[in-house]
Amino acid sequence: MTVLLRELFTAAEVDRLRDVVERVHAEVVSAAEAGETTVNVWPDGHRLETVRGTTIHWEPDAVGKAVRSLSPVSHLDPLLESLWGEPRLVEPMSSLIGAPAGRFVAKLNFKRAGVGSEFAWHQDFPYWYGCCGAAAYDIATAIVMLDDNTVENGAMTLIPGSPAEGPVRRDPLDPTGLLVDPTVVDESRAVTVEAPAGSVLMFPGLMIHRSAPNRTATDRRSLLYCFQPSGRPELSALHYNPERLVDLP
Ligand SMILES: O=C(O)CCC(=O)C(=O)O
Repeated sequence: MTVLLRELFTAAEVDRLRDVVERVHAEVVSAAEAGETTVNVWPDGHRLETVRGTTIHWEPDAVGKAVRSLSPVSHLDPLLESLWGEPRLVEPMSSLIGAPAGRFVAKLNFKRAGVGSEFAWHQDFPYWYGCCGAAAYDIATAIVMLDDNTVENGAMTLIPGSPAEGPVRRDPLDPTGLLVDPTVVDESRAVTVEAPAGSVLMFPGLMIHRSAPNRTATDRRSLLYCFQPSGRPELSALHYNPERLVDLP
């Protein structure tokens, strides 16, 4: 259920991807600064701003402005768009989801040097369930690491085997209603996935995972391609309905 493909992309490919994501970042931030946005504040106080068809999730506690994620992102550059057809991603993801893999959403996550914050324990599943109901069971993510991932810069930490346990209880204290109740996480099972740039980590939406803040002096950037059985509506065509979450633990 978890696949780690070390250095799936070459150093030259990773260099190109880094250039692309930094250009996309700069264009989106300058469009946001020019005021082309719609702002939306989440129940946890995080500020989301939509511009050029992507939603900027700002780092909540950074001094000055820092982007935490852009979603969706692949429409902003042809190279990012081309990864949807990349056999090195599509073939293992088709095996993982058990059907020909098609697009759901691509995201770009930044953990900038010193300011990249933690992602608390969560499953991706509840948010997707709020968007597409039971179809969310079939969605999985491929994380393309654009920098070396280390414990110090907030490499992903997973609970292997957790997808088999299904949706787990969510944290009653979390205002978004999306985070896992930390008291149900058996941290003695946790594995932190350190891997060099160009590696790809794949796991299903029911995987319990977190990542720590980036405490180093260099950035840690990732592209996340979320696949589903092809032919289904993409996330951008769906609406998040938090009322659906009452079906879940
Ligand atoms: O990029 C990370 O460190 C965490 C990503 C994640 O968990 C998510 O986007 O759901």
